[in-house]
Amino acid sequence: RPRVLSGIQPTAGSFHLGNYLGAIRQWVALQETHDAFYCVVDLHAITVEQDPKVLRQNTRTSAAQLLALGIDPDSATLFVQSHVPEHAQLGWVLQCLTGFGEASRMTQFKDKSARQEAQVGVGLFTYPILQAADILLYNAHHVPVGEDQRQHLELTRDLAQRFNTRYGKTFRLPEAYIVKDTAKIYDLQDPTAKMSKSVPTGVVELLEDVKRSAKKIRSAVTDTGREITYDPEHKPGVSNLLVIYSALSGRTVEDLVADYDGKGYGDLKKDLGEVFTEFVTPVQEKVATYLADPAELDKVLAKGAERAREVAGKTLARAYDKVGFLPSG
Ligand code: AQP
Repeated sequence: RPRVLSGIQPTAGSFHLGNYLGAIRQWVALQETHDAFYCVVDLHAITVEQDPKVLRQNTRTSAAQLLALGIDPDSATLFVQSHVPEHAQLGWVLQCLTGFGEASRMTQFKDKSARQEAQVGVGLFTYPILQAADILLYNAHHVPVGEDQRQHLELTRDLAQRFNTRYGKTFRLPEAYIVKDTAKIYDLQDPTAKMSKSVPTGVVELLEDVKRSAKKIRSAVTDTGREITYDPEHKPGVSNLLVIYSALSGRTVEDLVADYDGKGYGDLKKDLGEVFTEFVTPVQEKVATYLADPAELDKVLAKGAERAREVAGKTLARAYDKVGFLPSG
């Protein structure tokens, strides 16, 4: 079976709709057809300051959400990044292959560092290289991500290619797996910006009170005019709501547009609030159940880490040998 790898940061207590529709929904589907590795990337999380207690809690909450959203630990390997030290080890090797200018071109770093008030750490700068290590360790064929990660995937491919050219074929060049329709979910208050946990205005969180989400959806910025049509360029607000509605309900955008012919934005928003509530309520219940038994959750993650290390250990050993490191015995 072809292999996939993807990761998500435990930087917030709750995932948001963009994370779910852009990435995790694909993770759930791909575990049926692929040898899937999914990780909660806590090493990435500390690229910005974290309270240790909160980080620990958020890492468990992230794992609980993945399970509640449908990741099956018997089909997919679910683990925490810091449990597999090979990620940091290969990350270092790849850092030594990356040009300073090349890393400086990453637009996400530019955005994130510009937004940050605290001092910007070197880790934030090199995080795409660690991400390359995450992917290459598992020789993943595909990496399911949202559109915002495309540039990092290109860097990963460049680094794999460079390593292979310099030291001999070691890594597979991975492909981004981006589902066009939901590749970028937009902020409900600013439908030209991506929904993002760093700018928490129009963000729908999976674990917040559903009444709050419904209210956010009701007060989403829509466009002038009254007609409900799909037109991302001229009607980004309504189009974003239609994309979300379609993904959550399994109905096509065309079908929804036809159905709302003659109705107003208010009807669409009210119904979407209900669709979201129906989707998220059982997810919230399951998360609470998983979190009620952290020892069991930790056991699932330990088993995942063991499986991940079997693969990652072999790849790292091969890479270390190619680089010219002495065998450790
Ligand atoms: N708005 C989005 N639309 C579609 N996909 C999205 N993803 C994130 N936002 C959207 C995808 O979610 C996955 C996990 O993302 P992450 O853990 O790397 O978090 P992130 O990209 O840091 O998420 P945020 O909310 O965007 O945080 P900040 O503001 O810190 O950058 C990825 O596959 C991502 O593409």
